[in-house]
Amino acid sequence: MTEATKHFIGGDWRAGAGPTFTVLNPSTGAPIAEMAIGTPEEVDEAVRAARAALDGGWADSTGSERRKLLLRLAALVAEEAADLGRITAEDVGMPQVFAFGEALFSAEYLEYFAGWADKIQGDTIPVQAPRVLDYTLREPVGVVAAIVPWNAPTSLTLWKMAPALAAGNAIVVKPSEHAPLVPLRLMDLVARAGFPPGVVGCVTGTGPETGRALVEHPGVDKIAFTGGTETGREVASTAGRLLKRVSLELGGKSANIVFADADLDAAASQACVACFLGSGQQCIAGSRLLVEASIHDEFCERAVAAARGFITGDPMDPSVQLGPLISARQLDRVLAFVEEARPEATVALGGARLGGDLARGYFVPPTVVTGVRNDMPIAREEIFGPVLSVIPFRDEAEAIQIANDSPYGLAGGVWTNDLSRAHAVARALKAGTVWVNSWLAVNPSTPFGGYKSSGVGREGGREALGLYTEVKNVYVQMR
Ligand code: TXE
Repeated sequence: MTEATKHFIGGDWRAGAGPTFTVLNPSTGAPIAEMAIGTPEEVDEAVRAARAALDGGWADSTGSERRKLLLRLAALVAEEAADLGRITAEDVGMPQVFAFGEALFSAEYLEYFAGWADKIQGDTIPVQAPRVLDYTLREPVGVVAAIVPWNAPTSLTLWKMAPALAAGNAIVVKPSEHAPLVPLRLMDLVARAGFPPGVVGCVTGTGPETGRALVEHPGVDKIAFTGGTETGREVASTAGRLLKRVSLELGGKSANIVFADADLDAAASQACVACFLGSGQQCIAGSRLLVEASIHDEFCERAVAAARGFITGDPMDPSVQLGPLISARQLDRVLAFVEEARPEATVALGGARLGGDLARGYFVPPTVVTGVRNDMPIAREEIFGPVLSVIPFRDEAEAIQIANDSPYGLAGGVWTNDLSRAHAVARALKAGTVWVNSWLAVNPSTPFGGYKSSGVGREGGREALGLYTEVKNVYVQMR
């Protein structure tokens, strides 16, 4: 076993003083790294280094300085995309080709926010008083704590870093204990890009030890969290108690609605991509497939045929589309949902762990469950696995009612060729993103986030800048 990973604090790599956590390759169950579990003292050092960087000049940096740094980082991320892809495949089990694409997409995200860095501005506001100049300033919030999950570590780390840095904040990243290697690799690139020491830091560790210490640290002004809804609740309540700014990107149970008039071939194949990409381990998975009753049986056959075409296996193999689940715990959890549904529903495809060459990893193939009712646990809980639940509906009103009958509201999809219906359903869905005749299209320039238990705030686009800036109103009485 190699030496333990280090923290990135104040621009330096530091060996951890605390215990370690063994990171496993989910394809084989073999250890790949010993990750340092950051102590409260190390968290404190990273937050202090971030504050010192702000006070030492970063808070006064110009937009064009930040733009150039972000563009340099974007170029490095694109240059190192193959390496980031390889690390993601090993650490997370995401197929290498997709992880490579994720890194390139993340570079574009950095470029987009680099473009904002010198365009963040306030307003001049007319007020009802003579000889007054009133204007607003948009100032950085201060020190941001970024708590990131494992499922897409390159993008989910950079989705927080890019707008936070564009707006002039300093940031301390706490990667997931299941996948710390990509965020650590990103810190190498941060150093190479030339960010001043302390502006970006990274303390690895587990949630209860390191994550909690970071969230509770009095020097942290804003928390940006992506993860499970239960953890999100705890983070939000800490933020509420300490009155820190907080944004949360949490789970989902998104409904993909297919009407009889849709392009059924496209809908069937995209419904599978929507649910199975990342082995279903994505917050925006279209895990509930709502199908109009008149085409239900035929459409299920098409969806099963499309799902059968996905190749599950070694994420290093370029032909593979589904890698393993992240851990033995997730594997057990995912399969338990399928077992629980069996007496009432039909497992039309998949539903069991893969053996043979893949027996050492946590592999589950595309699984399609038909005859699901929306009140069954398989339709209500975020499974975070490649499990597509098919639910029939009679008409538009019932489709909307079923789609919205969920504690979550991250995304939704509508498949139809009727323009009026597409817009009407898009408007009726209680979800932060609605795709019409598509799924998974996420752009740096568009807002992303959830209604209800799917989160608070919008990452992406101009909206994200609001998460990382304070607005100051200045009222000047002229003589
Ligand atoms: O998430 P956690 P886990 C969902 C998905 C999955 C479930 C559990 O349903 O099955 O969450 O996954 C840190 N204070 N999503 O256990 O625990 C933790 O170290 C501060 C949806 O991986 O939420 C990690 O860095 N931080 C999701 C991050 O929070 C704490 C992506 C997420 O871990 C903490 C991942 C604490 N008390 C899972 N406890 C999405 N929205 O895309 C944990 N952490």
